[in-house]
Amino acid sequence: MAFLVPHLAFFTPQSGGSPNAEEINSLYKITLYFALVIFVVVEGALGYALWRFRKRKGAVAAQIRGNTRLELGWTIGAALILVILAGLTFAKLSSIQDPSNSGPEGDRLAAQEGTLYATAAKHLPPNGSSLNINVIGRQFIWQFVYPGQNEPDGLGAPYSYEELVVPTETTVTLDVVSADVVHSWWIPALGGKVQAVPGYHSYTWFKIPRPGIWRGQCANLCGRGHARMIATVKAVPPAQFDAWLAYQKKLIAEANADAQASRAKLAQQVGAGQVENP
Ligand SMILES: [Cu+2]
Repeated sequence: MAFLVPHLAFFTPQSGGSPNAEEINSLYKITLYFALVIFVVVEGALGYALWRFRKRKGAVAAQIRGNTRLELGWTIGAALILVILAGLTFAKLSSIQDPSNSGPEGDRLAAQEGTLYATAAKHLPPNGSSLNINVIGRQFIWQFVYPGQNEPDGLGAPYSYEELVVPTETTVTLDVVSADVVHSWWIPALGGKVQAVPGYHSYTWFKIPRPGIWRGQCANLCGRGHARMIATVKAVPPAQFDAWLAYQKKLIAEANADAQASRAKLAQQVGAGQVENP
């Protein structure tokens, strides 16, 4: 069986981006190993019986009516396997659902930018601080709104489309909503799917240990542009994230200034409906 292990990656969930994805992957593998052993035993017994008791001249098939010991055996055995798998699943469930604390570098960002409230549905790390990002699904693009709503610069929260930039080592909690129809947020290597349902909030989290890019895509058929509704998560070191966020704010400030200049120009024009010559 050991030679099978390297090939199992093909059949098991993507992982490697976040601790919750690791836990989902290991839980999947445990169930897969049980299933593989049962598959080999059952198919082996079937194959053996087919070969050993194949049709031969003069052979008369034995007529067997029940075998209490065997039947009790496989009923209790199957029930036992179910109990073991259910027990393991519940034991691992909390590490999938509940975020862990940020690493030492990431903690500063989480504490400074994060939310400090929890609801029954929203799970926070034990120390209560995470970098909370709002994920808005809309036909047909993902929008990400970062913390910064209440900063004195008056610019509002910075945002991006399609690419979610996050700091490494930081526990990132996602608040997933939809602006129109049901979408599904899924970056396989970063954990399970969550649906974005209009009128509801869904929550998930991840903590990415090292810089890298993780890809995913809307996992719920949401209209004719569904196939183009891709998402990328780009993890960068915390200092680089700070710089990126500052740059987004600068771009927003510049766009605001441009808009203000255009409005001032329009206001100077006289007469209703009069426009500048191109
Ligand atoms: Cu969608």
